[in-house]
Amino acid sequence: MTLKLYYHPFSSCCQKALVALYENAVPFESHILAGPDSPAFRELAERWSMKRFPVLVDGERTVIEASCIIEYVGLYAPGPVCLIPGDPRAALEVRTMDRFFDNYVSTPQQKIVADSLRPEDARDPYGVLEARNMLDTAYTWLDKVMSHREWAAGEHFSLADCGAAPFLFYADWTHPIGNAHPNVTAYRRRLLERPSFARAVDEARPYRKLFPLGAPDRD
Ligand SMILES: N[C@@H](CCC(=O)N[C@@H](CS)C(=O)NCC(=O)O)C(=O)O
Repeated sequence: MTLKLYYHPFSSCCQKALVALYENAVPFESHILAGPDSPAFRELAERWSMKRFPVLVDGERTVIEASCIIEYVGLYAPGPVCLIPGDPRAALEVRTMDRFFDNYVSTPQQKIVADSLRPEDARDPYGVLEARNMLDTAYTWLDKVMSHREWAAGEHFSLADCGAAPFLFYADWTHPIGNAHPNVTAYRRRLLERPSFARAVDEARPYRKLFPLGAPDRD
C-alpha cells in the first residue's frame, strides 16, 4: 500500500503522526502543505472539509486525527515498535495519557499561539490566562506522574509519547515548564533524544521563523 501523508513539518499534530511513522520506518509519500494555494492543500481540502492536518490517505480511505492515524498505521502497517499495547488495560492507560496531552497540553498551547495571531481588538486575554493556568495545572499533574515513569504510560514508548513529544516541545516555548517541574523537563529531554522525534525536530528547523511568539534559540 502507498500511504500519503498531508502535513506540515512545523505542526505539532503532524509531528505526532510523523514520530509514529518514523518509529517503525513506515514508508509514505510526503505531501507538504506549502500554503493554502498549494496543490497538496487543495487535495487535503477535498478530502477533509475541516482542512486540519495531518491527514493520511490510503487508496480511497481518508484517515483524520493524529491519534487515529497512529492507530490505523499500527493496524495496517505494523512494525516492531508497538505503539498501542495489545492488552486492553495497558492500552487504556496509553489512550488516557494521549487524551491528556491533546486536551490539557496541546489545546491550551494552541489557544495562546492562536490568540497572538488575532487582530489586536479581537484578542481574548481572559481565555489566554485560562490557557496558561491550564498548562500550569497540567505540568504539576504530569510532574507527579513522571516521577516514576520513563515514558508517558510506563516502561514502553507509545502513542502517548508520540503526542507528548511535540506538544511539550512547543508548550515549553509558549509557557515555560520551569524549574518547578523537573520530571516534566527530564521527560521532555528524553523525548528530544528519541531518534524519531529528533528527526521531526530537525526537519522542522527551517520553519522556526514561523513560530508566532518568536522561537527561542534552543530546542
Ligand atoms: N485533533 C486534530 C487537530 C488537527 C489540527 O488542529 N491541526 C492543526 C495543526 S497542529 C491545523 O490543522 N491547523 C491549521 C488551522 O487551524 O487552520 C489532530 O490531532 O489531528
